[in-house]
Amino acid sequence: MEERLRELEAEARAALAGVENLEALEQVRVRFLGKKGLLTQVLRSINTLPARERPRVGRLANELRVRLEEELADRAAAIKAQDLERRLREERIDVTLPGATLLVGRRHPLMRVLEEIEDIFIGLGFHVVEGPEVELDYYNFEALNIPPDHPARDMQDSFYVSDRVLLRTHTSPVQVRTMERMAPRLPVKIIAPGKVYRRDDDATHSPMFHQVEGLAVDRRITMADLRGVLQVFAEQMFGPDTKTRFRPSYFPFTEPSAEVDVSCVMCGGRGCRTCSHTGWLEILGCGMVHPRVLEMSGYNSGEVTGFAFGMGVERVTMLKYGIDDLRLLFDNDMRFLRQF
Ligand code: 2NM
Repeated sequence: MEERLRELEAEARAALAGVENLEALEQVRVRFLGKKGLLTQVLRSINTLPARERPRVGRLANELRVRLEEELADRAAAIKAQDLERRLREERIDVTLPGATLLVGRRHPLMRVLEEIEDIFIGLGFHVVEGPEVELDYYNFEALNIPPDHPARDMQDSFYVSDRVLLRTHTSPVQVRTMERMAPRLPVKIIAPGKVYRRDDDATHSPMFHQVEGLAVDRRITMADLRGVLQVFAEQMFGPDTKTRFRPSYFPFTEPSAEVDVSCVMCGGRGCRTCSHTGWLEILGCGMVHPRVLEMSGYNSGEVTGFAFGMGVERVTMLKYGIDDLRLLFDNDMRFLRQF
């Protein structure tokens, strides 16, 4: 056994002498000190020796194990030091090479425009209110005087979660919920920004888009208030020379109802491709809140009136920046987004 230990030591020293890297060193360690290593086997077989020889041979074997472990550690340190030496000597860092480009994100143009819209109406005394995107059909349709056979109520036109639950198709339900909560207190002056969902998907329609709707309810609110508020909005959003015009329209939740055009932001009203040579761009719908909507939300339509309006943030963004394809706003291509 003692002879075997001397052999092993000589073998290990010879193996260590040829080692030049950490991988080879690890192989030597495994060969002698691993679970099935040569020295490990000797240590395990000591209990087969006559009892009186065990202490001495055991001590010798253990001493050899410690020597080998120390030798392995020294070699590892030496190899690491050598590697570092070599890298310091040989490696040249070219500080003129271009670095790895960090892509830095930025605010999306839609969110910038949404914030601008909010700031303008906050300046006019409106509060910003948010509400659920998954909505009851009562708040999305019924409370807004939208008749049972209206096309928007069809599965083809809206995303239903169940019979009575759907993704809101406009942010009006937020206005209804706010009136319910507030009634009969006055005034109500709110805007409701957020995502809305419709079953539409082509060059000019996305199944998800952003809306801002506004609502003012008080005693003696008139269409003149509506015109004044929207004129200020148009001037602040598109520039001080912006003109507006109202055209008659129809919504179930307002009476009378109107579409609002602004003078073309591209040509100033002279006529160009953007405005189809009309000089005008349609930016929002509006009207006086239908008395039935006020009543259902808890207000006395004999005492109070209200105006409301709604606009698409994507459309306002495209007009403001002259973007001709809606899909650019949803592609998340930094080459496009960097331009704002
Ligand atoms: C529009 C056009 C006209 C509107 C109405 C209401 C509510 F809840 F007060 F009745 N909120 N928003 C409204 C009115 C929205 O979007 C084109």
